[in-house]
Amino acid sequence: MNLLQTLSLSLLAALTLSDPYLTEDCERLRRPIDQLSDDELMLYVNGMQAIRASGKYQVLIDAHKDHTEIHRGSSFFFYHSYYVWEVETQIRMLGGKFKCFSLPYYDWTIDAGNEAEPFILNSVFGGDGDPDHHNCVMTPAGRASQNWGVEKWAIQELCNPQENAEVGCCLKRNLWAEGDPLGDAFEVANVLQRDQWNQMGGGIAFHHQKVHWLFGAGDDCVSCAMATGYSPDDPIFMLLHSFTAMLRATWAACHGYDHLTGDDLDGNLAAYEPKCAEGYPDCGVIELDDVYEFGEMPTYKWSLTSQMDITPRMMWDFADWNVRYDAGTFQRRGGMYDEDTTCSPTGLQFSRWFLQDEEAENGEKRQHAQFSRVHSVSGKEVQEQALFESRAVSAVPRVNEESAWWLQLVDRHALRVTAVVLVALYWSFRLVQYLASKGKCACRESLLGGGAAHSMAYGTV
Ligand SMILES: [Cu+2]
Repeated sequence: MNLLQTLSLSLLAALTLSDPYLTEDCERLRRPIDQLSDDELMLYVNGMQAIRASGKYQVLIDAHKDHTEIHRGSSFFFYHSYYVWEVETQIRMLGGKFKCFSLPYYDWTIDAGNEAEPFILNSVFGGDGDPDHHNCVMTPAGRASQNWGVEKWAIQELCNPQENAEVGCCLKRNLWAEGDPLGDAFEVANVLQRDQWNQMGGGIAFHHQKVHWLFGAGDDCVSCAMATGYSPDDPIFMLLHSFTAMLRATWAACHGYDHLTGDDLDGNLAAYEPKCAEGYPDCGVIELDDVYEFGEMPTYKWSLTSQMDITPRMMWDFADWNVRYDAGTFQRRGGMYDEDTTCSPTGLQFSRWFLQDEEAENGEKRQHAQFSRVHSVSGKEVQEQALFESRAVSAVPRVNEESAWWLQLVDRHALRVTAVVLVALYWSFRLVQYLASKGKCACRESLLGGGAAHSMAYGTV
């Protein structure tokens, strides 16, 4: 086989390769629930109902219940990031209006100080539980919930004695208005100003825990999903963890760690330090390349976990998962742009993990923006490079969606386009050779030379 044939075959092989799992038509742009319309929020509600009806969601719930030890270790953030991504993916796979679905987030700081009547319980996510009816969730107005009743959201666990798990049990909540108040934007932003992973992680994990407590009477309501390992049974759970991931992104942007990729993390303990919480030697996967366990999930083909191992390192970089966040109002309400903070304002403003202000203003929110990656940034350099790099990022010209569809197509399918062109060229060449050998081409000698035409005739090219 000569060089041309080898080249041709390898290009054909490239053509038949499937797209990487992240080749998607639309970015995952996660936005705060308080800035979304009911119609937009209902995409999540209906999507969740559909993946529960298909049985997929139960697989996720069971997996989460099987590995509660992870909550006591440093990789708690990454593990839950995967669950959020998996749910988002399964909802997208419903197709149609769900195709570009992005999982919103619950910025609980908007409910700080308003624990008795939180915004989220006055929404499509159902209200408080009915104390006279086993804490089953009602509508905000106190009626039977359409969205979260047993017909559309039948839970298989946490049943009361009158319920039958096979028929389905109701979602239960017990609002703990007099309990530990939620962290407000200022308190949470203060935690994010700590520049060491573990100091930030512990603080945010604690604040996130208060949200679980709010809906489960602390830990006292043993059948309230949010107070148990079955917390994903409550639709608030994924919204909460989408926000915890957003807080990690904010922290990274504040300190310049968002310039790092997963490969840059080794030995960079400020950005990630594998560690169990004090007093808990068993805290599941924490090392960067250890493989997460997901119960039975990897036995289901629909889950990416059936095709590849998921590790903490892989979950570091939101860009690797096609995810960006709309920062909403949290960063500004938390005073993160104030002069006396340790955050880099430009770092926050131009983070590659966040929607850029001008995109939002231009109504280009759902558009892809390809930012070049910045590799190998260590220690002090991060702070010094932050300003320069964030300016460079902001200077990347953004293409208009309509005028540049072909650019995006070429970008996404660059390898394929190149392969098609080269293979077409090769076969045109062969055709000309063939015609020449049959004497049908007057240009025989000048184009191919006698040798090539001869080889063609004898099938040796
Ligand atoms: Cu959890």
